[in-house]
Amino acid sequence: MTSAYQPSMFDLMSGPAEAVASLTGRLTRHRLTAGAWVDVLPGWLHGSDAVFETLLGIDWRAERRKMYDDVVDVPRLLRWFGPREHLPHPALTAARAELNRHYAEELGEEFVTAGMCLYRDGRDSVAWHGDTLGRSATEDTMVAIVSFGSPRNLVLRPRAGGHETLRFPLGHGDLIVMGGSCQRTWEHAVPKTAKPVGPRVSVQFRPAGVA
Ligand SMILES: O=C(O)CCC(=O)C(=O)O
Repeated sequence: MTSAYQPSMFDLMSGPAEAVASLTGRLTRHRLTAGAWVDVLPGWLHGSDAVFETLLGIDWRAERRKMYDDVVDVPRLLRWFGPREHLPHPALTAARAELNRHYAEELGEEFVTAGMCLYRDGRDSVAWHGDTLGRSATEDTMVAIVSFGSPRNLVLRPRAGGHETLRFPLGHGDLIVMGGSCQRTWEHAVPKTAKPVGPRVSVQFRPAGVA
């Protein structure tokens, strides 16, 4: 058996207009320690096949990073869309609009940037980290992730230790939102896997100044 992504019958029949359903009353909130939380909604986006096909064709960039005395390949491809850039598929613009509608009061500002990662296969990954390069180092915020393609696990653990690692399997069209103090009190990762997985694209919506 392979866990590679397979187009669904529903997705073959639906168009961008039906892609984004209301989030009201549909999210499950997992309250973590230290004021962190995670909201989850499997299968949020319909029409994800078309979005995924589009995302596979964007101008992905390979990066290299300094690690100790070496410079190594980042094990995934990257693309970042700034606040004024058009997103590559209308369903992503609609998804961001619905996230902004739903979280307006709780977040108090808008999701404006979209970071994207392409995990080509199970050898690609992201190591344990929190998104603490910006305001999220000191302020509560939210990072909303929509996942496309092959399922991969997003795992979370508290920086303070003393808690089991939590595992959230993310499949095609699934939404996960990390909120509260999550970026500074917990860490997340997408581990490598030896399973025969196909490509996965992660789209991360963030407010300005959160990275
Ligand atoms: O692939 C994901 O969903 C997570 C990506 C991530 O943690 C990051 O880019 O900071």
